[in-house]
Amino acid sequence: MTDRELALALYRRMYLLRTFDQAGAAAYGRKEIHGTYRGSRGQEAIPVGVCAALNDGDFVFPSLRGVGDSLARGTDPRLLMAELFGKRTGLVGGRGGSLHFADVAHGVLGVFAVLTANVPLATGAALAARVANTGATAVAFFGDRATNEGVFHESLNTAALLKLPVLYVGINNAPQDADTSLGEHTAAESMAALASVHGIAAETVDGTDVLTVHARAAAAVDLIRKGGGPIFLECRCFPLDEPSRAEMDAWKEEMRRAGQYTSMLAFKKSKIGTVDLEPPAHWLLGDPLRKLEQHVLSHELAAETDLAAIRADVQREIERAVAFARDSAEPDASSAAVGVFAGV
Ligand SMILES: Cc1ncc(C[n+]2csc(CCOP(=O)(O)OP(=O)(O)O)c2C)c(N)n1
Ligand SMILES: [Mg+2]
Repeated sequence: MTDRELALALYRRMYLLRTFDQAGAAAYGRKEIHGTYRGSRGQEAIPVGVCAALNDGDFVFPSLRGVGDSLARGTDPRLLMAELFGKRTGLVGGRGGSLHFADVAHGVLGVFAVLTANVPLATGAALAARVANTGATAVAFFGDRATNEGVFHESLNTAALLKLPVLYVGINNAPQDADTSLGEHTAAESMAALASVHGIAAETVDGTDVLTVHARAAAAVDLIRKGGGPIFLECRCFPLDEPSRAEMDAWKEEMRRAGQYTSMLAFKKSKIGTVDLEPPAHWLLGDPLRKLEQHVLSHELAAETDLAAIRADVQREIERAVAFARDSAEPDASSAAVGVFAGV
């Protein structure tokens, strides 16, 4: 693949995640999406860069922002949007929504609402690949707060001990202005430091630069495939998105009942301190899409018209996904137990 082909493929995929997020948030606002919607604006470079380094048979265990991770792996936006709309045509028949779906055809073995649950499962999938000698690599995506669950350390210890073929991708979007990146909730100064104590090779990369993420992930996966054992990639980025739409609504309601609700901005500041309604201007410099656009144009890999054509194409694809989801049938109530009980 030439530099131009790689850059444009990564751009298309990142723009797909961004556009899907915008459509998903809008549909949540119109109450077409039930439950919640958790976007990943500003983190697109991480799953897109990593997934572009994987083979077909590899497994992906997304983070709680699994919509983006799954799209990065190749999930059909129509089936995913239909899932979020709770429709029969959705990935898991409309039963799961944004926090409980899988796309086995693309090796996405499950998104789980329980923080860090995907880390031991990815480790187990890596063990299964080792036992069955399939050559597959398992990847787990998780945020910085996921490292405070005990099972995170049990998993990393096991993977290191058994030299399992697993790539841990830590998405560090903790406020970047703090003296230490994890200072708000963890005394360790980085996610990479937490992996190192388990004897796992770990590095911290700029998670807003998709070309760097892709290159480092490709190098890591290459070593893993050669039997070198697990690798940990800490990807730093800016929190451009909200915790989740439903959490925001719940907190707003809580504030209103307490008679303290003044404005969305004040509310959000009081709840999550450092994250404003709109990210500070300098954070936007860390927008992975803008970064790649600048790279492509300054290195003359493509013209602005090429990028505009990709954006228009993706916009149409997402419009079709929303229309597909809206037009799809509701699930049949009699099928509610399908996939819930063994043999049904
Ligand atoms: C076991 C468990 N505890 C708590 C929660 C509630 N929860 C959902 S997201 C979240 C924080 C996630 O932070 P991080 O891993 O940094 O991801 P980010 O939101 O920054 O992408 C928590 C505590 C949960 N889902 N599961
Ligand atoms: Mg985080």
